[in-house]
Amino acid sequence: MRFEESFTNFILRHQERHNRTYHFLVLMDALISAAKHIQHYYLTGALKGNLGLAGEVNIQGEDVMRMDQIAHEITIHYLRSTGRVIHAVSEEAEEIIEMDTKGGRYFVYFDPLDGSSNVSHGLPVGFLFGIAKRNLDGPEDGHLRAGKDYRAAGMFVIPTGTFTLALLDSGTWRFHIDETMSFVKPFRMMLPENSKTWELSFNEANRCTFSERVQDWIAEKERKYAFRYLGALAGDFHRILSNGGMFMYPAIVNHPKPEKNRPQGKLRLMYEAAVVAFMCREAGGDAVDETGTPILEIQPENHHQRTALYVGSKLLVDEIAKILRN
Ligand code: FDP
Repeated sequence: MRFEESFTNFILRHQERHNRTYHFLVLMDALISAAKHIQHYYLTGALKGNLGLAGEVNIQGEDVMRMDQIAHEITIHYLRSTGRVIHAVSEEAEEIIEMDTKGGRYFVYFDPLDGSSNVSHGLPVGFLFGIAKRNLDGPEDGHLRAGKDYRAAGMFVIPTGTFTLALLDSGTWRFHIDETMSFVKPFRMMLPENSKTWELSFNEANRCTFSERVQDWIAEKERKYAFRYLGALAGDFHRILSNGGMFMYPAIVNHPKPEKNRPQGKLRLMYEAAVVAFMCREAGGDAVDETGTPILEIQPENHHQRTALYVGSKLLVDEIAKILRN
């Protein structure tokens, strides 16, 4: 029989190799438990009528909680129970969530259920997270960290059973769930250099609302690459990590209804864009915003800040960054 290396073993080896404590292992264990719990809920949700919108009543006559609220509560429960988290930032909570402000070591920024348009179909959604570490030696240095200060970032694609984790200066690794619901078989991801498999991923329906220069760039590329779009960042970025190319959610600046413009972008910086940018950098890629600024360099001013995003193979990101900077 063949047994694959487990995620726990992988992290344990990583911590030992770098002479680190086990605190990070405890935190990762909580995130894995949360993801499995959400995955279970999601898989059985359609059957139980739990994938509806808040305000609906399920077939048992109970009030349906929105799946993203459930995912949020599950994650908060597991994070709090570690005693290792100072503050958490969740897409589902307006305010910063205080946890163990004395003993906690980590800041965790997360979106427990990203890709909401897929939920009512039971199609793939994401659970994305970034982790920064408290300043243990000096005065507290706040929870608004730029992506370059993250120690790790990862995403679960639910309910496909895949998990990708990037560790600072140690690569981006993909795991798969096995028969025992353990994540196993670490595989190091590097964006392919050969452009044969590269893809472009963006919402085509928005195309004519992008800036002219972005539209021109797309027009120049469209015969060269396949287009793929699932509508859930984690799923779309998962493909880019494997196949190469670029995912983008550009600023909306030419909408026929100007009130629908989003010059600041749509995606959230701390728990979406910086998370995939971090994973992408560890896999040899890059990410920039609408001004061509590296996503990982952006210092957030508030925890729900939005940004435009171009993330993927370095060659394409460099190309678009040059255009955006001019
Ligand atoms: P959603 O709004 O459906 O939750 O986080 C936002 C996000 O999903 C991303 O996962 C996804 O890439 C994008 O927005 C989809 O937006 P559009 O429906 O505008 O394409």
